Amino acid sequence: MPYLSPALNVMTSAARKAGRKLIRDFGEVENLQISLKGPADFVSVADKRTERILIEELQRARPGYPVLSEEAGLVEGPDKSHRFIVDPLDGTTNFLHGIPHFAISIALEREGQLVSGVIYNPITDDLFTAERSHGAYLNDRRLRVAARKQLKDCLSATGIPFMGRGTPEEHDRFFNELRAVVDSTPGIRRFGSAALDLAWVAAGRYDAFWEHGLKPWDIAAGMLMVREAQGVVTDLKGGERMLQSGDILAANEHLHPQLLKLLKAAGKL
Ligand code: 2AM
Ligand code: CA
Repeated sequence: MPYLSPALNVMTSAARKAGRKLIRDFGEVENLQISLKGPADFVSVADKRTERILIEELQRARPGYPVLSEEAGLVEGPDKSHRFIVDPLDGTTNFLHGIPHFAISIALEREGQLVSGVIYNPITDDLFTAERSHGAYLNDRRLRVAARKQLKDCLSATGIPFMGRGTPEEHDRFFNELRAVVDSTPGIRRFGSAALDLAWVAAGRYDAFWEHGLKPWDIAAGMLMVREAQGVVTDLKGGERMLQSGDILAANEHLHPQLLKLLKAAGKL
């Protein structure tokens, strides 16, 4: 069974409650696909409503903790030693297109350190949890990153930059990295939710994940998840500035150095 600290318990309940709402809204999105206007406005309302439920639930149980959230920004609170980091809907583009691959992501920081994380896909009912020093779980199953050691066996996930994220130079850098990984490994996936990508690395489904320009709410819970599953997480220089730079590479201890070298060399081309 997963180790549920009191805070993780609060985060899990909040994710489940907000998840029930998301499931209903997702059903509506599927209906709206065929309308001329499309579901875009509806999704942005659904996103904000989910965020409101999460912030209300978290602040009811932990009044005073500040919450950093994708839509609301920083909701201040007097407790300066804690902070929740929330993504109410990671994988919005999937949700908008009726693709059932998205998640709620909640992390808790204490004294600037990630201590608890939840990533919840309400459609599959996959609940990923992690507590610092107590491991990572998918529902009741303890997680460990995959054991594959060689690039020739490595299935990676990534995020492809899109209109509005990244300069033309940054797009070129990504395509150089993609080329290097394509030439050295058997497969790459782009599923569109960074939070689930990291959870899936923790679960040993993907061997690695890298992406540039992400936000703290996309990756905070997933970083802890991978580390608690014995994986390695750094930025793309090999440093610790993931939350500041938004650049991230997660993999097991064998593949991480090999991929870092490959990506660094390709990124400089
Ligand atoms: P979001 O769904 O919360 O916006 C995938 O590359 C990551 O980038 C996702 O975690 C996604 O988080 C974020 N992202 C932001 N805008 C995006 C877009 N237009 N297309 C795909 N992903 C986007
Ligand atoms: Ca996100």
